[in-house]
Amino acid sequence: VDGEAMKRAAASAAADLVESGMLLGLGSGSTAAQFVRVLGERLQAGVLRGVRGVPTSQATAALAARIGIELIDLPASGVDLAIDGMDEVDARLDAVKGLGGAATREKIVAASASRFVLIGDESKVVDELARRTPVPVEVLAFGFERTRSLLIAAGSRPTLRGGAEPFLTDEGNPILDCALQRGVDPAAFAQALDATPGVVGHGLFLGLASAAIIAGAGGVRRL
Ligand code: A5P
Repeated sequence: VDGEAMKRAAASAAADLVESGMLLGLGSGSTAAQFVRVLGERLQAGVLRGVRGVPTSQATAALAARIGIELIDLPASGVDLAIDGMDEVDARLDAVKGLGGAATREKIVAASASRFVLIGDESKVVDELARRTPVPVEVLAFGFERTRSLLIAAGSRPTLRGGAEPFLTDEGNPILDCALQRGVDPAAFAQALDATPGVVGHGLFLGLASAAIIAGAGGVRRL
């Protein structure tokens, strides 16, 4: 079973949760893109009707529009169901996201959802969160050096994504990929990030997901 097939298997299982008339949060990245494709097929086939989506990135918006999924801005009432990939997930359904650079929008949509479901393959499941993957932190360019020093003081080693030619998010902000120093607790680091004024958003998604659909060589399982 190749990687794309596993992503599609997880995406198909997530599409089974969708009911006609729902407003969906559409995640970003290659696994979420599979979900958008499966959704498009089911709408085309008439299995689902009247489903609309809120895209979490320009890339997802472009894909969904091409496929013919109706897109709207996030309403005050949020979405019914948000489906998104992840870079890491643990047994408590806490996740690291944002290697694709869309974590801020993804979190706004996920936190608005009645249900937020993660999809991915077995390679994303970890025992300990944020050991392998640095935490993506979107920051304002204003006060950059000050913010960076606060992220170091909070227990991380930040690297500017893109280096000399910084990567910019859909919001036009740089990202600091923050490797946690040994012994630093992700929850404590998330709290520090939430209390740092120059931080726009970050990839620690703690206590947000209600399920994770994981595809492996042996089939699909739920966390
Ligand atoms: C995008 O900002 C991320 O949060 C993605 O959800 C994450 O990078 C997963 O992407 P893949 O599905 O491509 O691995």
